[in-house]
Amino acid sequence: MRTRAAVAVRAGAPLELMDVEIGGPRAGEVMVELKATGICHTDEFTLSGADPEGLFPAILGHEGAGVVVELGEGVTSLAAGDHVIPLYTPECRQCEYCLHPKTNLCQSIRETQGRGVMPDGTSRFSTLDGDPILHYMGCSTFARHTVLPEIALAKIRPDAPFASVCYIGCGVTTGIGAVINTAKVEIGSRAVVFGLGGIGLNVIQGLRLAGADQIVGVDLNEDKRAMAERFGMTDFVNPSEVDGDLVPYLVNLTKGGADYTFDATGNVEVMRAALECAHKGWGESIVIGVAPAGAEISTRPFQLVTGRSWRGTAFGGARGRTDVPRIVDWYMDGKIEIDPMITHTLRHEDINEGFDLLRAGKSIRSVVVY
Ligand code: NAD
Ligand code: DAO
Ligand code: ZN
Repeated sequence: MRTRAAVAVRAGAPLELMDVEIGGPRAGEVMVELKATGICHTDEFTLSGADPEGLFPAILGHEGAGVVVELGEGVTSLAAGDHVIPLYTPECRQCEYCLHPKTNLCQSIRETQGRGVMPDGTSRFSTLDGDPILHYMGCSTFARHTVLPEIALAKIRPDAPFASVCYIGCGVTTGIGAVINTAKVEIGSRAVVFGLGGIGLNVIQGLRLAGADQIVGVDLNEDKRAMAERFGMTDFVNPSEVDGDLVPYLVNLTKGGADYTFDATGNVEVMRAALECAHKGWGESIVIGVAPAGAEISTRPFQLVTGRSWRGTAFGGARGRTDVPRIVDWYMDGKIEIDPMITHTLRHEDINEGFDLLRAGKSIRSVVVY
């Protein structure tokens, strides 16, 4: 059938809105009609050409919510009409990784997902002339319809509003999950969060939920301060206004170093500062940001010898089919907030405006409503 999609034709060019062909779901697959999608920094990272694994032409987008419209052979856990959130980190519940308690990185479709195709090695998308268009992060939520493996869909309650809960498909889960699943922050902790964008604000919201006493936010953009305070930030630091080195300033502010620090910028210099302002003896630093191709992190090994640890997290350590429906419940029960972070709502044909707002630092989340 035909659907409408914003296609990334090549790196560095605006998305092009066009009609495309989409094939029906094959065995183990599900077709979803998207109702809303967020625009995350990672979509911009790929579109810009900075992503070493970026492939074109492709249909980007990985932060969606929608309704199941058609099932492929053998699909048992979903039915037409179910409300779902696509998962770029699937949960097969069978592979070595899913069965290991220490990771959420299901590997069952990793290889084909990385090549922009479905598990059978083919794409469901093509131009009207029949040229293939690739999938992105297994989701491709910038199209009105998409096809995903059953294991890459979380079924959610039907009363949750699509335009809000789509953000749980990446930003909300990544930020809150980094605190709860990865760092396992304890009540009374001191924390520093670098980068107060769509991910960093959710780290702050997760820290408040976990009962942290001090939540320091660090951002070069002064405009991010008010929203971060609203979500629980206790101290704001703009590095460009600090006299001298940032690390000793933060160590002093946190009375000897933070119990937990988080990078939500993707900048490797920031990652180093985040590690080094963690408390001697026990401080943990969590890398969330995705750095440009070829970038490397460094520090003096003595920072680790003296008890700091460096860790990373993907999708907040969440197991999507299990955890995403619970996070939707938290939102519906008022335990977490999402709506104030959705600063812009756009029509599909205006999707490039969402990228402009992100690049200019003027939005937290732009959501396209179909
Ligand atoms: P964003 O653009 O909304 O926010 C980034 C923030 O960092 C901005 O407020 C910016 O002003 C600030 N910043 C930039 N350079 C800085 C510096 N040197 N010092 C202090 N602040 C600085 O982006 P986002 O959507 O919040 O994504 C943040 C990062 O997380 C990106 O690298 C993205 O690719 C990554 N990400 C990772 C995962 C994961 O699972 N690990 C998931 C989603 C996004
Ligand atoms: O299993 O090897 C793997 C990769 C899993 C991909 C995890 C991606 C998380 C970081 C990218 C940011 C997503 C928005
Ligand atoms: Zn698995």
